[in-house]
Amino acid sequence: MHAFLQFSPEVAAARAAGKAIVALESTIISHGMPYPQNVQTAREVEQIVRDGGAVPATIALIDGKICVGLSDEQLERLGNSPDAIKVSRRDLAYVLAQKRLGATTVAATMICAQMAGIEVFVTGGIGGVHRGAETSFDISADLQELARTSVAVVCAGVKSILDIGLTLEYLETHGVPVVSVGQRGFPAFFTRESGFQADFQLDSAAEQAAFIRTKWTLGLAGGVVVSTPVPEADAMPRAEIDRITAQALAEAGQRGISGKAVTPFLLARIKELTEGRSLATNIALVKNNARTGAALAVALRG
Ligand code: PSU
Ligand code: MN
Repeated sequence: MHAFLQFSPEVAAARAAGKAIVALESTIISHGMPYPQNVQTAREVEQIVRDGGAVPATIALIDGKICVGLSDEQLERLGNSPDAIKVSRRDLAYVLAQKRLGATTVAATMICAQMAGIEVFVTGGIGGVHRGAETSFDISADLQELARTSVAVVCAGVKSILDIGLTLEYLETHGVPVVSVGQRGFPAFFTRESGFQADFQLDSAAEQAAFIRTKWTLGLAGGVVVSTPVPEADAMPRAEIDRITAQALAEAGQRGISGKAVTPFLLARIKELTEGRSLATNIALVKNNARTGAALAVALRG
């Protein structure tokens, strides 16, 4: 282990005791939700993980360290700093060496979780192949990370801002299994169905853990996508979210948004266009994912 890793007292104690730990990302806090709901949600999600029998480890880059588990003050700083940098694999060394404030994406959180020996990571939605990627080449680094880094990523599928079919094709090519929980369909973040199927349905944490353990025992490195749909009562109407997504995508095109700014722009615009209703759905699904992730982390320990 290298000197860049810094564990909070809670996470250090959990490691010493061999307890189940669940990693949580921080780009969702800095670039995915507005302040102060972001900080409040982050703390509530951590508590759900504890209630599920595991220990939460929210990961961010602060003062030249990979912080695994954040204090209230660190979380507040991350949630309320306009200069927090969105950090993917490419950006990790720069942000650490420059001692800047970094919020980790799915890709960067997977890297840090693996360094910290954490096998389960809970997020909202993963990045993917963007619509129009055949000309823009915009494919999230999250997908390459899933191909190479051995962490199970619990999510509510991918947003329809992406090309969900191409995202699943890309994952298949790179040998990343996509598991769904409680249904065969692959969920689309704000809605329970995307029209695409997951590869395997595994409803219980014990089955998910057995599958993941088997993969890694075989020496098949790389991640697993564990997708669980947003609870019925919190899902958004499909027609509304499709219309708003189309509008947000058109605006991103008109404004020439590119590179790492694309996803944050679309997330923020969808929130505006739904007058905040998408945020309530977003919060509900992350909490639901936290329950699934905690159970999985406990099962992987058993
Ligand atoms: N998708 C969501 N919510 C998010 C993100 C993606 O529904 O908050 C964030 C995650 O941190 C993800 C990142 O890793 O955006 C992907 O960004 P990009 O598309 O630039 O790779
Ligand atoms: Mn991109």
